[in-house]
Amino acid sequence: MLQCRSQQLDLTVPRVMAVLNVTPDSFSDGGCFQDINAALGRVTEMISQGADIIDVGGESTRPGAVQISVVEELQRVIPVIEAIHHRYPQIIISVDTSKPEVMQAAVAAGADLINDVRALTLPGALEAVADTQAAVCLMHMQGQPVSMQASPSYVDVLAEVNDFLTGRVNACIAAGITRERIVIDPGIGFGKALEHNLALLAHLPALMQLDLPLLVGVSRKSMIGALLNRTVEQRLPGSVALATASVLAGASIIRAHDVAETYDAVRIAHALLAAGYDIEHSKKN
Ligand code: 8Y4
Repeated sequence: MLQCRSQQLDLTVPRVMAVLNVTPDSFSDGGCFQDINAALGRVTEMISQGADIIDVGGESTRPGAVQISVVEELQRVIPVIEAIHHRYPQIIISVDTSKPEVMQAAVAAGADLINDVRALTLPGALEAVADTQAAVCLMHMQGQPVSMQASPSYVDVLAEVNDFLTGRVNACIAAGITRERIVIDPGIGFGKALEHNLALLAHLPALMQLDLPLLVGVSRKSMIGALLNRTVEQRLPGSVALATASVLAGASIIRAHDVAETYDAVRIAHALLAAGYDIEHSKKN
């Protein structure tokens, strides 16, 4: 069970976290009635397709993206979180942010999970989450979004991601955020070349030594483009394949744009696991 404020998320079944972008380059920049309604319509659709968590993001964390101000991010995400919480009080709302002010306001507006690609490293972030009963996803990233894909470099990517996440889990526990509230994430595509992403996904069980639920985000990412020479619009089959592989390797939550397709993949993988599928004993030839 993952403790998400008033909600409990049973992770004996793998779950889909649905992406809801509220950046100006998507359909909404928050605030106005039309934008809120468009966002709610999309949420209704994603819930009907099997989403268990709605991940609301106002700051683009794509490679090369620049940071925005606290005020701008609040104006984008808070009205949308309030509207989702009002319409669907049972759904788990996640907020994709690194800013303590946004974390605090989002939880007050109804958010249950803080999804921080910076793993609560900004000043005040640990305290902001500790003061709530919200869950947190701690993600690994090398560098900052503006420059992270310039020259990703690791001696041992598995060890470095593991050590980083171990350190952040310990920082959370020291700040009063208990293990029942923590999810970890290798951060596919965040300061990683294709070989690093492949190594992490091929060795996901190595990250499970922390004995915490694992979240994986592979949806539409550039590793699919690199492997298959596909544009963003052509990455659905690759995304579904990686979602399936991630669940078979032990992931508990899959973050995805294409909810219906990902939900089917997650359920198929879960059925295989329930039937005794054992990735560590798979033959290698
Ligand atoms: C096309 C569309 C190509 C989107 C790339 C992308 C993760 C995450 C992101 C993740 C967690 C993205 C906010 C990157 N990825 N949070 N966020 N884990 N926890 N890129 O892997 O979707 S944004």
